[in-house]
Amino acid sequence: MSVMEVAYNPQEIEPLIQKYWDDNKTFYVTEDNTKEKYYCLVMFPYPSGRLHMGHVRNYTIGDVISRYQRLLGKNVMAPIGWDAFGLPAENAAIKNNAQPADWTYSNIEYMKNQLKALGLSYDWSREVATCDPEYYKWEQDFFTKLYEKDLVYKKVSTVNWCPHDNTVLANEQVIEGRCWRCDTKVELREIPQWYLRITSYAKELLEDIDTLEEWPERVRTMQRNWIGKSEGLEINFKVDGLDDVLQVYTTRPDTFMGVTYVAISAAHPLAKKACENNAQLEEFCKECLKQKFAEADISTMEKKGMATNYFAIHPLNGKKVPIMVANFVIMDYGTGAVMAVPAHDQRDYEFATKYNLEKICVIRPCDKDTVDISKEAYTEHGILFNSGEFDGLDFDGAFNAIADKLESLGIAKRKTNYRLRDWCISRQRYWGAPIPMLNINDGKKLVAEKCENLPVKLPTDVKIDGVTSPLKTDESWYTTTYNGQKAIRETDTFDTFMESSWYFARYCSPNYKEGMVEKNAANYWLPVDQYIGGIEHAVLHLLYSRFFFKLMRDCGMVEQTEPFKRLLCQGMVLADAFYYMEDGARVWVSPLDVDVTRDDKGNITKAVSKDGHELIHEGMIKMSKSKNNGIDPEDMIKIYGADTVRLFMMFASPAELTLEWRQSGVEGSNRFLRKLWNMVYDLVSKSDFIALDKNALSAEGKKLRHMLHVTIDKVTDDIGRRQTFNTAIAAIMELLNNVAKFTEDSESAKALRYEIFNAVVIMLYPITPHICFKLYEALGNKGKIDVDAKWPVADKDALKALDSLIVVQVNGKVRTRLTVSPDALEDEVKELALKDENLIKYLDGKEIKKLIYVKGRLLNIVV
Ligand code: ANZ
Repeated sequence: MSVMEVAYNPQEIEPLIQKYWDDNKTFYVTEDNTKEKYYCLVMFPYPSGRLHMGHVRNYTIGDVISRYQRLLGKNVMAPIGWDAFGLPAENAAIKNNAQPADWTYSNIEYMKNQLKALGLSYDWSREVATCDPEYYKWEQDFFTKLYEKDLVYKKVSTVNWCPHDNTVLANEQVIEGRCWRCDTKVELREIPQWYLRITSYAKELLEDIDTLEEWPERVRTMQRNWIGKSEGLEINFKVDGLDDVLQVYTTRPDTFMGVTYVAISAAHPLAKKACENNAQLEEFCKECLKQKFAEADISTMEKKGMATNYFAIHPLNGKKVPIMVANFVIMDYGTGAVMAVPAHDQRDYEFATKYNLEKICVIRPCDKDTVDISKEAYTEHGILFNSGEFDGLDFDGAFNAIADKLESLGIAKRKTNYRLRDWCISRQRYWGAPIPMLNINDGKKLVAEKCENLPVKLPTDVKIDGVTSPLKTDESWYTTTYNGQKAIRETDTFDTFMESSWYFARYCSPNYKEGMVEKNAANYWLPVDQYIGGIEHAVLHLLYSRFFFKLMRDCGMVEQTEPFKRLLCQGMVLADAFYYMEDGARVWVSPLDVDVTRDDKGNITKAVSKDGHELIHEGMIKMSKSKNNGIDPEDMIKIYGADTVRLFMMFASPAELTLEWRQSGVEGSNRFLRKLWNMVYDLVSKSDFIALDKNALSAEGKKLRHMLHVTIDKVTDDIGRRQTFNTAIAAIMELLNNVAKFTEDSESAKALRYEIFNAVVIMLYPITPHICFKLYEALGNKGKIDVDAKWPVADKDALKALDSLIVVQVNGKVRTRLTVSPDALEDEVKELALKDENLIKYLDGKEIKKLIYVKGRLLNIVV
């Protein structure tokens, strides 16, 4: 008989098993060409100090997939590391009068133990921290290579500036005019900045989205929209009295016959020319150039303009239309000039109304003869009218007809533009990787730091005041030499999205000393087979990583084109939030300190805090510090054990949807594991392993075995293909309920139980690895479940349909039941029924009027 503790005690077994994994380096892997590889990646954490439930959910999903793939026999790499640069370290350092580096590394130590306590099966030999000079050295090296390839440039530009964090933000980091991190209203400033030419890859980044078949559709759509392809036409207008042509970019050539003026940016060369003898216009242009706005504000800002003395000549109708300087035309999109169609563009409409310019309607709805623009522009696509030879065409027809015509006249060209802008990667912060550039010749020339001098190390003993980065005040750090000349270092640091754009490639050869990645290792492991992370990274991180990967490919470091094959975006973790009012402010009470009363539907009807306050229930909302509704994973592991937490997380909702944290659900998960433990204990304490003789099973036994194998098929499909872990767990629970009801005590029944528990323990192992580790041994298996077990495969024979039970009715009343083989024919069933002794007395020699048969289920006899 196997040795097994009577009671399930996760607090005792979990640390021992974790130590076993650690000591034996169970999940460490190397390249092995004899095995199929599988790379399972989770988004690495920012070392903020403690894990939160969002991490736990992300990492549990990743661990379930990794362990499942190992059971399939694959060589699975599951690495982890730390996204260790960033602003919070600086803020914490100010608050605690500490060094950002010390704060970061001590957080890493703490959180590492938290990850281990969750039983996550990482290859810890691959751990990287992005603030390690051995890591960012290669990023700096890569940057200098990109500089040589002209994929990096420096430009004075208007940037989004967060006055709270004292830093520049990328467009993607500004959400509705506010800083994504601290919600402060963003200002605009002009400073020199470093850019990566992501726009050179816009086309490829867009087109390759089509190949990402295993990504969620919404993420693909978000990326497509972000890149924002726009197909249009560049058209040259002659300027009356000048030799110059004025080129405009339009996406609506169908509206061409409705052009009534041309609007240009104040920075346009023609605007400058027009200012020469026009002081008033010069004044206006100056004002426009001072006025800074975010692109997103164009539609709402006040439209202002002023006429130049120039006129453009409409190439098809010969009309002279005024050329206006307008504040809403931006110089660095398209050509900095717009053909204005006030009847069909709302900006042009407002502008024309204000300055009394003509509006000509040329597009009407399909079902009307004309169009009403008395209140606003008609901006939909429609049918052309007032357009001479183009009348009656629809949008596509008109686009092509007008484009062809203007192209044949040699005055237009089809042109694709992208809304994507180059990526500003410099930050004025301290805690980041220094940008490895130098100013020489008194700041007149820029050069990249030489390879042999990398890494440009960040000083780690600094004084931080929260306003100016210590790099900018430390002369001994920023003065250096280049070929014997005096040189001044760049004092900006990289946007931390740089580090997170290639960490997954570094994991393949984390200690490689000659470059970013060792080629063979990278080409063995990449691409990532499964990436798991939050939807908040749908655009930024995932787009930058795809871009970096293509850059690495073009530098000959990797062979593939896309880094992440399959993507899963997990939903947020929510919890009840409660508050009471005190002095006009909300005081939030942790849900763990609340007693609730519920109605029979489970809705909360009353909530009182442990210290007696009557509370208002805000609802189930995202766990956050500010609402005091966060649940600390560490507390939960202490109370219930990691397996319970993991099981609850995977069971409570589908991985992509929000997960509602409910204590009652956690307790239910815990009870389930206890029950499982007890059932296995019950079996192994009564009987040693018995091999199954399928033919000896009773009918009930056959039924149960059928259910086991149907469950194996379902769980395999749910975990592998569908990734609906919750339904896989539900199927296993249902199976176990049936096992509990199965009371036979024969040898074959015991053998069947062994078969079932062995399969169940392996199928649950990815989700609750500790308890299954123990139960696998208790069931008498030799070896360890982590390396020796194989994912169960359904037995084809057991899957065959079981004998069906046919209900036989006479005039609608149930009179008997018949057992027939699943492929029995209608006539055979009828014959069998009419011979049945129980039935004969009900038929009582009466004439049979009708026989109705429902295959496999029912026979109704009408007499
Ligand atoms: C005429 C027209 C008629 C337009 C109409 C729109 C509607 P996307 O799709 O974003 O590429 N545009 C072009 N360059 C501009 C600039 N530098 N600053 C401000 N606006 C500019 O938008 C392209 C459209 O935005 C172009 O098509 C142009 O206005 C305007 F019924 O041309 B359209």
